[in-house]
Amino acid sequence: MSAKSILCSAILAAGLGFSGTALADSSDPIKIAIHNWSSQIVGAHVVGKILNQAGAEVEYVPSDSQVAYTSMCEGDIDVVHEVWQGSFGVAFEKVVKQGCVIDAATHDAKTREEWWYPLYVEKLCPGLPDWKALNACAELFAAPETKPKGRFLAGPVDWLKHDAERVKALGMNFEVVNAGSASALWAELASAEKRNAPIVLFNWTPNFIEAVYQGKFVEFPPYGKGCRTDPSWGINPSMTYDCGNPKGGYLKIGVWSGVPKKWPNAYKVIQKINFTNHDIAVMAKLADVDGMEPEDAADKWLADNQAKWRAWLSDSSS
Ligand code: TMO
Repeated sequence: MSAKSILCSAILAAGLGFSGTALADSSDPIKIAIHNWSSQIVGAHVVGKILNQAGAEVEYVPSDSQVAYTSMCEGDIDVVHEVWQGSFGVAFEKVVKQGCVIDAATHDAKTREEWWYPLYVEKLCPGLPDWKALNACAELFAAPETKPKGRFLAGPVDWLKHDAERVKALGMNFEVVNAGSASALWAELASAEKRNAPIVLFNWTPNFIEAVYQGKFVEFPPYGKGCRTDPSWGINPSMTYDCGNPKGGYLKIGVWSGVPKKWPNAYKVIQKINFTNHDIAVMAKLADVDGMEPEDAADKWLADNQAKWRAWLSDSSS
């Protein structure tokens, strides 16, 4: 830590202790989860650096993005700052209900995670983005290992999208193939686009993709509350997952239930952290398009957004 940032932290810590009755934060590091997609990795460092400015020590803990929620209950992770409703809503809401995780904040960002195709695919498969049209063209997307079924290139397994269940519930002629990493998804997309080859793959928004490629999400039967839990819900009366993922899904911050007592001042800051769609897309772009290392990308975002995050550090609106 530089002398300047120590001074800064001291001033901020003094400012946060302003009320006189405020309790001091524990000097233990706050453990921030690191997952396997770029906006999250950059953002974790942004959150960590903001908490450093508030006088906290932090530690970055690489974590499977599903296991993270039980890890919070077991005291191994304190903060998950990108809780996507589509991928993690079920795991997150379960531990919130159990009482070991707090739904600490909701970002302004609205999210969508769904099957997606580059725009030129519409010429090859008329009727898109409707899922029935996609299904009618399934063989167009076949790979040697899925033929005659189409291949849906899904994300890494820990994003747990229940795509195989959906394929079954909707009676689709597709096979789900999981990519090993986010960068494997983007490499396949780049290669397909060069050849104008048919491809349908997992994508999400906000992401850097929208700044680089034109494309659309597939429109499945709309998501509804009972879709994932109640077989009788939806167009298939005996199966769950007969719907798409939520549109306009939430992006939340979850913390271990002990955080407010252990780090009361840092917790106040965490509750104010609020990323927009643009913020998340920029964090992804700094890493995926500009090729910056996560820490450097975080420094760049912080330098470009001072007014925004400095307001989160002030005690005025708590
Ligand atoms: C959780 N993710 C943003 C990769 O869909």
